[in-house]
Amino acid sequence: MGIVNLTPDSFSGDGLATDSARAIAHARHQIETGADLLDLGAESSRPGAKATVLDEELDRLLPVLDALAGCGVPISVDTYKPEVMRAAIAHGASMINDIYALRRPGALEAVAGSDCAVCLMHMRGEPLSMQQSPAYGDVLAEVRAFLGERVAASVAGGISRDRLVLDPGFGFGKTLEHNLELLRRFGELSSEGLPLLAGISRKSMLGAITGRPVGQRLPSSLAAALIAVQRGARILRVHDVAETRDLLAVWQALGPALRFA
Ligand code: 9MG
Repeated sequence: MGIVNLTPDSFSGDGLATDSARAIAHARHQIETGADLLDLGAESSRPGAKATVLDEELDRLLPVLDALAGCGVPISVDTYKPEVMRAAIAHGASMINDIYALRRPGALEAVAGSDCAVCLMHMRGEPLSMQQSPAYGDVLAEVRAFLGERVAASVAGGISRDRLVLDPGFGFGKTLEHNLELLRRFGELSSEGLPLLAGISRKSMLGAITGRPVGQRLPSSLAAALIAVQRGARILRVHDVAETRDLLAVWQALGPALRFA
């Protein structure tokens, strides 16, 4: 899943908000270099981010979504607003990536009537304040219970299980130790039997480990991606598609018997 950031304040410095032509070119580049899926996001969810007003989010998103119609890969839209979900689906989105896991009023209903896939992500708190002393008794158990509850709510609301993807939400209301525990035990999150998505690319947890600024986190992003696929991630949400493709090619060359050894 190649990230296409349509915000002015992306943590990774790749925000393309003011220039749809550049955003479309970047999206096409992500596809040419091997993305199977794109994730378009027009509101920042980095720690400390303030909410974006609805019209601004739609103005950033829809021209890019329209330009990518027929681009050959499915498009995911990263939003928690039901109005944006409905518009995105009407404009051809195949997946809604919701950092609130359809908890906002009207979100579940906005996708239930479509055949769109949904990524249900775990987040403790909200972006503005989520990194202020996050605390868990057992982070893995709590994230897993949350995701299980969101699967049940989605299914009860009319979204079949085969449309769902689960994500522990690295960096969303978690300390470095919480993130590491989730990565170590990533495979245990799939008790629901649903595909898992890992989004670790360039995140601050990698900066905390390596001491590197965001522009120098490619090697650590690749290391984290490899650990996640070895533990069962089916979708990697990444900035650096070509490099992640190479990583996957090496891993896949091992053959099925050794891939998870
Ligand atoms: C929007 N966004 C930023 N980080 C993310 C992550 O780790 N997972 C998902 N699903 N979305 C994310």
